Amino acid sequence: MVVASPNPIGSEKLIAVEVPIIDLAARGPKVAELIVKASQEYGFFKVINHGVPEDVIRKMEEESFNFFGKPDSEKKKAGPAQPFGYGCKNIGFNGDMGEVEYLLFNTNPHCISQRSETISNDPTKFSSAVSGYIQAVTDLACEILDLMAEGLWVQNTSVFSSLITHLDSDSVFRLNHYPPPLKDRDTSSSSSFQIHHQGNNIGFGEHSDPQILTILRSNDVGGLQICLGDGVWVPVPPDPTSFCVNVGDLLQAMTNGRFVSVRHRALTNSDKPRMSMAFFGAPPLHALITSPPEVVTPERPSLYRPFTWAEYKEITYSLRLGDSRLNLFKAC
Ligand code: GA4
Repeated sequence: MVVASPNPIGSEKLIAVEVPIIDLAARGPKVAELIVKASQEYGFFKVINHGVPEDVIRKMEEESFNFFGKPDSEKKKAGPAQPFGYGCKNIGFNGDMGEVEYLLFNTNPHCISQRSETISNDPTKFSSAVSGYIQAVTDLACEILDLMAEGLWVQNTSVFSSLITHLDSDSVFRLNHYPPPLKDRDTSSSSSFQIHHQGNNIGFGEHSDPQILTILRSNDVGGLQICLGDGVWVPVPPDPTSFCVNVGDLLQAMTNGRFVSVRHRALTNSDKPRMSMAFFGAPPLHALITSPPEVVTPERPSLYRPFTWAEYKEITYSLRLGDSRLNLFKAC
């Protein structure tokens, strides 16, 4: 069912579409088919009965709230996020801004334990919560990627997942905190977030994720929206018990354009803080991004030229958040 929603930004159209929900308890060919369908139509779906233990999520969320609840001066000690660590409002290196503060990590265990020193008073507890969470969501991402390969009739079902389980995988983990805009009466506060109007602001602007697959979990506060193209946005209702799955640019390339890398954004909530945790599954820097033979046919020749993740990443970071990058890698 499609229902028009009351609060679009400017001339945009905001519509309520029920995003696909995949029940992983029923793993099998039917689920693989549903995942492929959702990845082709939206590049986005929710998973329930995902098998990630509740306490793994709870520990990560607790650590996250502890950190973002610290005074600004303390948080800044874990920054700047260039490229990893604490960042506030600045996104990337080319002037993008949002009403968000965040922690960015490379998923390499050494990077996590080193960063934890400036993030928490109990670095061992913090890094163990992060490592436990990353392990669990990496397993979930692999399971989904294997089902995707199966649903596409690709013989080597670990063709996508083996890239993110590689020892040199360049995966990233991100904790985002979107504080509600401060009301006029709060402007004496020492917080970095002193916005004088009320309502929704852009927390993290429109973009697609450059990696293979994103596994995102947020608290019970809405704000995530996905784009169906032509200025049509779909708000994703919050559900802390499920995970949102986004197809990234590399998976669009590796499926030869069968799957779409979803454009999405996050708005702040007018009165409650939103917290999200995102795992971005990526290959090693030197990995060559190509399509398995099953998705390249005479009727559907290669859409993109082979490229490495290092090449793609370099271009991504030289552009703005909302820029499209994959069309720069089209086959001639
Ligand atoms: C979007 C997905 C991930 O959050 C991220 C982001 C990265 C960053 O925040 O440093 C980027 C953005 C993301 C895409 C374009 C570039 C790079 C900010 C930016 C302007 C960590 C990632 O890998 O790409």
